Parts: sequence; structure tokens; C-alpha cells
Amino acid sequence: MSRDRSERFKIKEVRAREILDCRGEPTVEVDVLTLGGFLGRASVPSGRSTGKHEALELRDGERRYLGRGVLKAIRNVNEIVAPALKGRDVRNQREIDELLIELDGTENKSKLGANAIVGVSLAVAKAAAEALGIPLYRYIGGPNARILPIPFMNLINGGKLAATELDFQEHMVVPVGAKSFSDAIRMGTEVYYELGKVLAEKWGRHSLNVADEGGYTPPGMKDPREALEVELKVIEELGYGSKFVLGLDIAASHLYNEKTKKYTLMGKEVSREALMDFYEELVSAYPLKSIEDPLEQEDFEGFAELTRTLGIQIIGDDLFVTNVKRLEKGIMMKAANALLLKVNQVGTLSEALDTAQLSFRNNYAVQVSERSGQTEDTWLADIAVGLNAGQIKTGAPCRSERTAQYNQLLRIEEELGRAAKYAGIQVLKGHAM
Ligand code: 2PG
Ligand code: MG
Repeated sequence: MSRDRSERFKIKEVRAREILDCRGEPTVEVDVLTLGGFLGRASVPSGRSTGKHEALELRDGERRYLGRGVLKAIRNVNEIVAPALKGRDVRNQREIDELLIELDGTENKSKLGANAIVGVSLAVAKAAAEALGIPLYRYIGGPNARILPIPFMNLINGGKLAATELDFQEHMVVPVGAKSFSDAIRMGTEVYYELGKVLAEKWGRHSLNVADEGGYTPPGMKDPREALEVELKVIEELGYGSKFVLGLDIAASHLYNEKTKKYTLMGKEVSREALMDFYEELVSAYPLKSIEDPLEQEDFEGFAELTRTLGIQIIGDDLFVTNVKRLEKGIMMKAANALLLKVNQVGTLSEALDTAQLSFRNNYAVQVSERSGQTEDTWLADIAVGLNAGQIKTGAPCRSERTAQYNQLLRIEEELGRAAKYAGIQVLKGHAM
């Protein structure tokens, strides 16, 4: 390869800056510029209902932005990472990610901050795709990247991400029976419009205030059955019937009281067993085909039991935190049958890809996921297609940080043309069991 050609890929400059995420909180954005003039720019999302075992998000803890500033993370990129990466080839993702892990030197990325590291890691991948002249999904997935994911659309919100009385965090509709991804988005969005009307009628117009991920917030609604019921009603009224299934993210760690070993549900403390029975009831009453984090983050046994007994997709989010070691434990114990993939839970693209591969090899599904604090960056959509994951969770079809992902997937679908394939119901684990 000529010198000129390899210069294309050599890192000239790495620069981080502080920008705002969709909640107006500071976050990290990183630019990686190559000698050939190619730019990779990535911004970092942030969780609120976070898992205990996630890699550490470094916040300044100083007066500006009431402690939420990220200037320390920015400094770590500009002063420690940037000089170490100068002259490196952006195509060597693994080598660069290993160097980042080494520079940090801690188990949970607490020295440089996972928010600093993941910004660099993703910006490097985007710069490589740019310099190669190919889209990010193809850079990640090669010629076989072509599966458009089923969208898990969170239309009614509760838990830590909404000012409602609902305990469960996300009540999702999933258009598994759509013909294509664009069809799925249209159907899900129609449900969203119609649901707004029905909720405003019965629960009042304040229902139309939306939460962190764009879902509605019906005041006074306490019972998750009411949320599932009204979603189902709208789906049926629109004539979609079996074309949709329902999904939940319980985010149960945030309902769990470590002292009493009980969960909060509809204003009462209930035992783990009672909660598990409640799931049985929901699964038999509704087309509920996927439950994320049904129990708290250390209860691998309980996850295994539910995976065995419910016969639907059980996703580990706070349970696995996109971490190979925790997923290995889960696989050994048969806890859950799907992984929620969040790149910033682990800190580098390479590690997230490792966790995804481990899932696929062990017949676990992979659902690529947003954070509740998203940015307008669309690498999430590209990763979903690059991995052929077949499932994405990125909120309601409103609020631009959510529609940015859906819109990117619509563009990818168009670009793939006849090669594009909509994942459909078969990607759901537990389906037809
Ligand atoms: C979750 C997420 C995203 P957060 O629990 O799955 O929906 O929330 O980003 O706040 O962890
Ligand atoms: Mg979750």
C-alpha cells in the first residue's frame, strides 16, 4: 500500500468536547481526524436507571451543571488518550480499544471514565468507516449486514424514567408482523398517535406529556395491566391484531429493597415469588413475549427459573451490563435468553462486540439498546444492522434523539434495497417454545 493510502487512516488528532444530551445533561463528544482528512465524530449516551455493575461514567461533581459536568472525562481524552493515539491506524479497532483499556488500567474504567473511552472507541470506528468510504453498519458487519431490527417501541413510561405512578419502566409495542422495517415504523407510529387519543380521553390530557424515552405518562395509572390493556386495545382497533406483540422492561433492581428482599408493586411490598406469579398471569393474559430485567440484578437463579417457566424472551440488562463475565455466568446458569447490548455499559466497541458474539454462540438473542439519555448520534442504528441483531430498543417514535435512530434505519433499509430483510418474530427467543 502506498504511503499516501495508509496516511488516510492515520490518526492526526483526537479532540473531545462537552455537549448536551437529550435531558440537557453534559456528555462527551469525540472527534477523531485522520491525516487523510477523514472525520469520525461520536457522542456518548447516558443511563439513569443504571446497573450496579456498569463501567463508570465520570462526572465532575463540581458546581457547574450541578455536579454533572464531564470536563474531567474531556481532559482525559485530550491530555492522555490523544497523544497515545496519534499516528495509529483507525482500522485497528481492537488494538486501539486494548490500548484504551490499558491506559485506564482499572476493572470498571474509573480512571479515564467509560464515557471518555467509549466516545473515543466509537469515533475511531466511524473514522475508519469514513476513510474506507463505507457506511458504519457495513464496516461493523461486512457484506452480510442486512437485517433490519424489530423495534421495541416504548409507548407508556414508568419507573425512574417518568413522572408516573407505574412501577414498570417501559411498556412496549413490537410490530413483529410488519412486512418491512419502514412498515413496522409506520404501524408503531400509528399506534402511538391513536394511543395518545385514547389515553387523553380516559386518563386526561396530561397523559400526553412524554417521558425520557418519549412514552406517554397517564396520570393515576398504577397497574401495568392497564398499560398493556390500552396498548392492546389500540392495536386491535387499528386492525393489527396479531401483527404486534408486547414487551416490558421492569428494571426490577429499582423496585427492589435489599433490606426486606421485597419488590414494590402498586404501592405494596411483594415477595419475589409473588412477582414471579404476577408475570405468569401477565404472560397468559396478554401477547407479552419479552420481559427485560424481571428481577433484581443479582438474582441469576430467579432469572433462570423465569426463563424456564415463562417460555418467552427474558432479557438481561442490569443483570449482564454487556459484560462478558456476567454473561458467561448467565449462560452457565441458563439465566435469561437474551442480552441487552449497551456499548457504554462496558466501555469499548470491541468489548461490546465480544459480548454480542458470546450471546450469538450460545443461542442468546441480542437487543441493541438506547440509553434514556441519548444524543442525536446514530451509531446505535448502525450497530443493530452491523450485528444483524434483529432487535432494537430506542423509545417512542417522537423526540428527535429517538427518531434519529429510526430515521437512520429507514435510510439503511433504502440503501440496502432488495438485500434488506426485516427480522420478524423469529428473532424473539422463546418464540414457539
Ligand atoms: C434501560 C434503559 C434504556 P437507562 O433500563 O433499559 O431504556 O434505561 O438508559 O436509564 O439505563
Ligand atoms: Mg433496562
